[in-house]
Amino acid sequence: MERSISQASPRSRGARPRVVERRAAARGAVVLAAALAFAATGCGGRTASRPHELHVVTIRQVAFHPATLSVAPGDTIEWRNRDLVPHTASARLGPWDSGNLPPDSSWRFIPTQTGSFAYFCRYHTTMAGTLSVQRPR
Ligand SMILES: [Cu+2]
Repeated sequence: MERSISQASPRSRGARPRVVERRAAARGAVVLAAALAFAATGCGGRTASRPHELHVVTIRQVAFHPATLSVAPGDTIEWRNRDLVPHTASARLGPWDSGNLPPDSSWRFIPTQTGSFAYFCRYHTTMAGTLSVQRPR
């Protein structure tokens, strides 16, 4: 599981695919999948099938906003810590965990499995969220 803070740039899509692939290999297949998805869909461009989307969960005042989020497999979720203290976004039962998120940092995750995933902050047990991953109808 990638624990480092993602620095993937959306500007890298399209141009110079070899560089993109080499960087993605260093960061994990998750980022590669995102790059390929963006290349295939034009990053939000209108196509016959639903393009993958970027969803942002803002962390502020010791809470996730929105606390409940529905996405499709292959979408990207980015947690942005806008608090003055560190947080995490950690699935209670699943394999994903942001690790430590310092103030003003962010972390991206692309789910591939459907399901409803409860998550929380390891430092503040009152912080809870739900990520629902469902195939689009
Ligand atoms: Cu926290």
